[in-house]
Amino acid sequence: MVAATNSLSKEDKRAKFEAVFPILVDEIVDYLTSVNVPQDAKDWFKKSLYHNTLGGKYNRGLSVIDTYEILSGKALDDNSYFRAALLGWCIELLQAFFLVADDMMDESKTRRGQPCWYLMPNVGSIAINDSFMLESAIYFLLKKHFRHETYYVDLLDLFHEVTFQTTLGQELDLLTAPENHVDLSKFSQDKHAFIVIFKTAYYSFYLPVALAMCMANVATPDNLQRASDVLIPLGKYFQIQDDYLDCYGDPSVTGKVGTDILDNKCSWLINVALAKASPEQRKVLDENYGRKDADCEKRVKAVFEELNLKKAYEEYEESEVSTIKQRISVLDESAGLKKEAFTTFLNKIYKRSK
Ligand code: DMA
Ligand code: MG
Ligand code: MG
Ligand code: MG
Repeated sequence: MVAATNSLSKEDKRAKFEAVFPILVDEIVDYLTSVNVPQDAKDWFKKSLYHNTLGGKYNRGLSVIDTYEILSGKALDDNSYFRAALLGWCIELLQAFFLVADDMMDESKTRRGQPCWYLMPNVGSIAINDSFMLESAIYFLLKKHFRHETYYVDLLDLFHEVTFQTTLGQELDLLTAPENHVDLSKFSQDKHAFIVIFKTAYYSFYLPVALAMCMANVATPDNLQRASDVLIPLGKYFQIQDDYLDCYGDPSVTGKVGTDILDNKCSWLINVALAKASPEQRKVLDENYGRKDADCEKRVKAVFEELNLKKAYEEYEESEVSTIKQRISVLDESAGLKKEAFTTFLNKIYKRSK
């Protein structure tokens, strides 16, 4: 009798998942050896894989395993665990690929408590190619382990589709935040909703559950739609937490220093501030938002404080979470979905501080 992965402590789950990663890196390196890739290139890729893929929360990767186990209705044997974990690592690699590029575009300095990859010694713009290579690792692993499955093409489709959606979200995120032209009238809640759903919700929330559904053989179009109806709002809530933590999070906990105000980002906080600001406060925001200057950033934060955005966020969180719980409670389980999979995912992020 195998113990259910879901019965392990949070730390043990994480350690068990992390133990799979070196096996996957070795498979990639062995392949590179077989095609005569020089040692220095292999060492570089290995370093990038470890630096960029490890050290996060693994919410996305672990959710593939949790969801698959819940959908299967029984404890996973070692082989099933390994395959679910492998798909989980593929999402973590996708995330690594996006983050290496995101940190360059956002001019961030730290990630997971370390310097961003492009700021590491001798890396610089090589990071652009490294991000592509992290993406390539996904398709190498999928082919090696899932090529013979009937749902192989569905896995490929899912990864390709969410990559397109994420890059569209990133595109709008960047176009809405021009470096030398601040125009807060271009921001809106609708634009914000589009950005966060595309840049975050699809790959972080829909993808892990959809992959587990493929493995569990319940990924019908109806079930995928039902899952999406819960997971997209959940992903939107997650990115709004990220926007909040950009300003109010503790960098020693989040592992990153926020840049949204400096970068002129169309974040949740500025949109709420614009809706609440008096003409005087609006003037301060217009003159100080997106200026790449620490004093300007302080003035914006002072207006946020006056407008009590922390409280606005807490109210938003409570109301959004009760809407999501309501959606989960009416989910149709008759065709193989399980409410528990969604509740588990929600509980992982509720009131998070990192
Ligand atoms: C990140 O949005 C989205 C993707 C696709 C990486 P962000 O720039 O707010 O993320 P972070 O706060 O982690 O830099
Ligand atoms: Mg960023
Ligand atoms: Mg960004
Ligand atoms: Mg952010």
